[in-house]
Amino acid sequence: MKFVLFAALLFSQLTLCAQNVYPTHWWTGMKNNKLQLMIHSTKNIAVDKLVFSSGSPDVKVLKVHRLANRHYILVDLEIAKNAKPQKVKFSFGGIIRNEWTYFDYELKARNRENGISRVQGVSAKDLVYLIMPDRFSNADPSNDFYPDMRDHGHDRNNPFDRHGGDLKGVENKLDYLQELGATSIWMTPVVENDMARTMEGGTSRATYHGYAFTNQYQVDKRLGGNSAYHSLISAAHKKGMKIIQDAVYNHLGKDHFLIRDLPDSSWLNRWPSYTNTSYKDQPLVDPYASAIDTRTALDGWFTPFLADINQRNPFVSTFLIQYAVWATEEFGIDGWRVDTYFYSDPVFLNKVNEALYREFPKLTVFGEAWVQSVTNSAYFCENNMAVPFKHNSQGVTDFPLYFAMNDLLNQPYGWNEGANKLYQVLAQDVLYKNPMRNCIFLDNHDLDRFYSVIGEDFAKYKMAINILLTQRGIPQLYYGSEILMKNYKNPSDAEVRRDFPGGWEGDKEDKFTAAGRNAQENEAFSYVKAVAGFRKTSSAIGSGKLMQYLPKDGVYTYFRYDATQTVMVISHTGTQPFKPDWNYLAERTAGFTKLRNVVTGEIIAMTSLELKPRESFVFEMLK
Ligand SMILES: [Ca+2]
Ligand SMILES: [Ca+2]
Repeated sequence: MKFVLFAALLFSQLTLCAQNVYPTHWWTGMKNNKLQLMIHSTKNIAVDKLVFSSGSPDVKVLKVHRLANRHYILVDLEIAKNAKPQKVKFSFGGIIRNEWTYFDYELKARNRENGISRVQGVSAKDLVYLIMPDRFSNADPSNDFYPDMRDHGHDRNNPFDRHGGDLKGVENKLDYLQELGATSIWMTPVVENDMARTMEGGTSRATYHGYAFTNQYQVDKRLGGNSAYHSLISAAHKKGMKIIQDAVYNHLGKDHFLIRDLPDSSWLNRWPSYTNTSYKDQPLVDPYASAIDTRTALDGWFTPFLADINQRNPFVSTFLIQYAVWATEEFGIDGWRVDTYFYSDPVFLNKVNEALYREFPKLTVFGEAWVQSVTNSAYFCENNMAVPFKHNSQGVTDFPLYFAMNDLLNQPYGWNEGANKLYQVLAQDVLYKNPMRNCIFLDNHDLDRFYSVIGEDFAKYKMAINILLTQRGIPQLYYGSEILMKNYKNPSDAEVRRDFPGGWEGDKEDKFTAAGRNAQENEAFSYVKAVAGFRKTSSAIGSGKLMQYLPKDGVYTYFRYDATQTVMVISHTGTQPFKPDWNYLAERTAGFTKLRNVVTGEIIAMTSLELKPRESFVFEMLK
């Protein structure tokens, strides 16, 4: 056979472009030494007796799978445990027609810095800054559009067009983010979205948000491509900052190569006629749910232009899992935020997380679980509940806490309302295995900006920042919150995704600089910076315990504490001046006499503390 192959190679007509092989490359020394290559060709691949050979003794071909669509083959490989980095020459063809194709496949040396300067994981010690890269800063106008991509739109005056922001723009602002106190960056997806424009809500729109993948192995050229992503991550890591990538497993953009040239019909979740997901998480947890409600939630499509993929198909599952492992190893990212978490097949989700944890023990994974109750939120991550299916995501984006923080800020105080809502939601943390791993937030790219929601009330702004940056979990601040960016999702979510002023050359205002911000914006920036700066060095907040007291007269008090530090956070949502009852708080305050305001540095006697309505403070307790 080898001789036949060799002879054939002399006359071989074809070579295969590397971009048609997925994953595009791999590594030696992975804990899982199995790999399934996908080869995608524009023509049928050897329809007669197919032979696939490896030119390396270190790489064994276990099995070749042919799919209904003959443009694809999938090849199961086993890489020897002691394999050296190398370029493996693979060849395949049909022995009857004697047509052979060969290609080089690179096995690189695995990065050995796992968990030290890359793939470090993100924790409650971090402050995550959420960026939509198209809307943050445009460092390279030459990449704003490409004539060879399906959508050429690039108009900053159109809220649904691409605006030209890019990864170099983010990299250029790392010092700004570090000054603010951010230690970690989560960007909405950076993966290629080579999508034709969609008609959403009756308007022609670009997928500038990034959630419609067309090729996982390519960072969008308009963001700067893979090289800009490498550069940003390397620069961030050098500054001790971390990167969280946004994963989308539930769906693919309708212009993804796998959708345009479907491997076979079982790769999609199909319905007799178009069926949208119900967007309801309840049936997935509900012991009384009907099968049709469960299936509609899981297998219904998120939108007509986002194809819901069948992760129960093992080839689909492997394609997605290998991509997740590839991106983590390739870029050295520190965590994954997983979009539309509960819409994906739960068995698949656990498999992809297991594969990631196995290769990258320090990696962080939290899923987007946009749910209404703590029970359902806890269901979609590691939990203490006796339920028939146990998810293994470390945490979730904590929506019940988001709703409750908003209730504290906006509802009049009542038996079950306002501050009591936040108390009650946290009192249910017994359901989570580790609530410190939840990502907590006041808003994000899918929500009304919180400064608008609190009525642009600056006292409430301080209260909101105090709670966000000291509560349990991994806090996430949405870009622009520090300069009081506002808006509701009306008429569309593009209103909460406006450009950061100063991110574009020629912008009238540059709010990345103190000189470009007005007095109140500077006060907001300084406030976030002060609390974030304190939390960076605070062991009580980063890894300590939480004790909360039942709200009283609209005043909500909690403590973060460990053996060396006690931090008191007190917020007044009531109507009358309030003096804390220090005897009542004695469990956490006995032995202390003074309070240091972490923002102003001012030290006062505990007994002199009196709060006016809408005041909120973070104090370090002093003896
Ligand atoms: Ca650009
Ligand atoms: Ca789905």
